[in-house]
Amino acid sequence: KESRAMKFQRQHMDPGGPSNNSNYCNQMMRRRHMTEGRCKPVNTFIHEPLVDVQAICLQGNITCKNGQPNCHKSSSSMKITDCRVTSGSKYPNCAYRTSQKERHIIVACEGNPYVPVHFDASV
Ligand code: 5FA
Repeated sequence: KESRAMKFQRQHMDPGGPSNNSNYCNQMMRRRHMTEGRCKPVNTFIHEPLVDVQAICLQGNITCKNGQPNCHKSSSSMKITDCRVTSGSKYPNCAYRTSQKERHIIVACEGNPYVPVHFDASV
């Protein structure tokens, strides 16, 4: 079974990206299996090395949106792409708006090793 750490990498890691193209989210949301059963409404891809994202778990501890204490904010800003489903999108034809940003990101970490398992926000 896919671990939560592997699920985080599938849903959120794209260190080689972004391909500078407005179809990025349409392609990547499908390729990473987030358009099966439903169109996942919002998702962020991170374009930084995995080790740099894993290191966020060692950085400043903050409260997550759900009230749990296991969130961490990156000390540097990171290259990300936000994907948001369009209002006219109808499953199984999932259509997304692609927006590239540079933001500090907040991830939730769990386990031993203590690694990212959830993308909470960008600020
Ligand atoms: N989740 C939320 N806060 C968490 C925390 N502090 N520590 C660990 N996990 C935390 O997110 C709900 C999901 O986020 C639940 O699985 C919860 O365990 C976890 P959502 O944004 O309400 O739903 P979603 O559809 O965006 O995300 P899912 O794909 O269902 O959840 P994932 O956590 O696998 O992916 P995510 O990284 O996009 O949240």
